[in-house]
Amino acid sequence: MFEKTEQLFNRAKQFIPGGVNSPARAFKSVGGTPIFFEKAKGSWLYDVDGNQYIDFVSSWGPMIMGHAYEPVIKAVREQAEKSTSFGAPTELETQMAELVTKMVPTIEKLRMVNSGTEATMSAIRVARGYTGRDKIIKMDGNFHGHGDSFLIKAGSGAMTLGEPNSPGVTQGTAKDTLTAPYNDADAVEKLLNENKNEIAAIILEPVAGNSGCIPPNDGYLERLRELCDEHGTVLIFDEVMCGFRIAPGGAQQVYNVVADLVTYGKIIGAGMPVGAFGGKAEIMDVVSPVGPVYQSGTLSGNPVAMAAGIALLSELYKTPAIYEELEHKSMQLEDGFRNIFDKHGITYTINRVGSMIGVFFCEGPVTDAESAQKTDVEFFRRLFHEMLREGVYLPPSPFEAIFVSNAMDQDMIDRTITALENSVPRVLEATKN
Ligand code: KE4
Repeated sequence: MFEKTEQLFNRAKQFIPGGVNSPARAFKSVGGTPIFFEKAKGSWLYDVDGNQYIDFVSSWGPMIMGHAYEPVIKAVREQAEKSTSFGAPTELETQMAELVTKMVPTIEKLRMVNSGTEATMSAIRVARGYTGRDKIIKMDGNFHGHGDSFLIKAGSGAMTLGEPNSPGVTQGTAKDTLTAPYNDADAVEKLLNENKNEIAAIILEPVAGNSGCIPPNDGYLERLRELCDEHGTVLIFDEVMCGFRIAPGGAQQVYNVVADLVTYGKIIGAGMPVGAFGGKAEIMDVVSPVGPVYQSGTLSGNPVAMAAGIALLSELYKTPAIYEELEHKSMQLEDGFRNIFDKHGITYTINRVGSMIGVFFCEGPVTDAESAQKTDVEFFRRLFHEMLREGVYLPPSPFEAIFVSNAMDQDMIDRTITALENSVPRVLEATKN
C-alpha cells in the first residue's frame, strides 16, 4: 500500500531533516510514514503508490477551490511563459493589492511577502517601529509561523511535537513576547496594565486554527479592540489561515471587528509561496522605502505567484455563493461526524467556523490551547490511520484544523461519512484490547 512512499521517505531522510521540509508534514503525532503525493485534482489526492484519498488538509488551507483549479493553472502557465521573476515592479502586484483592498476594505495599503511567517514577522516589526515599543502579546497555542518572537507557547507543529518554546530563540527575544490564554481578554488587560506603554502589538488568530479550530468567544475580539485603543497598542489579526477562507473579508467581516494590521498567506497565493501584511496607511507608511522600518524580499510579489493568487481571489470575490456552498458542505460533514460519534457514545467536541473544523476527543467546551490539549491523542491517532485506510486524508495532527474545499461534492461527503462509520468501530475495538 505504501511501498514507494517508504522508499522515497528513506531517501529524503538522507538529505532533508526528518525527510520533510516542514515538521507539520512529519506524521510525528500520528506515527507512520508521511505520505508522498504525486498529484491532485479537486479534492482528490493521489499518492506515489497509486492510492486515492479525499483531501481534508487542502495544503493546510490554500486549496479552498480544490487542487489544480483551472483558473489558477491557466494563470500560472501564461505568466510563467513571460519569465518567473523580474525583481522589479509589475502591474500584477498592483492588481493584487487593489483586489485585496476591495475584498477587505479595512486594508488601505499592503506589502507582499513570500510566506505567512514573513508576513507576521514583518507586521510586528512595523508595529514596533510605529509605536516605538518592544513587547508583543500573543496567545497560547496560536501559531504565527517560525519567526523567533512567535515560538513561545506556539501551536501547530510546535504544539504537535510538544516543543511550543523552541531552542535557538534567545532570552533577549523571548522576554519581549508575553502570552495569554486564547479567549481570555482579562489576562490581556492585566498584561497591558503591568507593562504600561510597553506593548507594541497584540497578535492573534481571530479564528484559531493551530490548536485544532477554536472560534473567538462572543465579545473577545471586540474587547481586544477596545484594549488596544485604550493602550495605543496595534491590533494584528493573523488571518494567514482564516483570511479569504471564512468569508471574502475574513474574520474582520465575520466578526465586524477592525484590526490595525492583518496578515495573509495560504489562499492569497493559491498554493504558491505568497504572504502579505497590510492595514491602515498611517501604520503601513512606516515601511521602507516610505518610512524607516526596513522590509524586503527578492521574490516578494513574484509575478507567477501573483497571477495564481489573483486568479483564485477573483473567483472568490465575484462568486460569494462559494461561501454558502462551503458552509452547506461543512455543516453536512459536521452533522455526519456528530451522528456517528453520538451513535457510538464517543466523548467529543466539534468547533466549526465556515469550512474550518476542529474535532476534539474530550469534553467541551474547547476554547483555548489548554482545553484543546485534553483531547485523546491516541484515539485521534488510531482514527487518522483507519480513515487513511478508508481513503480519507485528515490533517496528521489533533492540533490542526480540518479544511473543506468547494471541490468536494456530495459523493465525497457521503464517502467521508461512510469512512468514519467504518473506522470508529475498528478504533473502539482496538482501544478495548
Ligand atoms: P507559513 O510561513 O507556513 O506560510 O505561515 C505561517 C502561519 C502563520 N499564521 C498562521 C495562522 C498559520 O496557520 C501559519 C501556518 N500554518 C501551518 C498549518 N497549521 C502551516 C503548515 C506547516 O507549518 O507546514
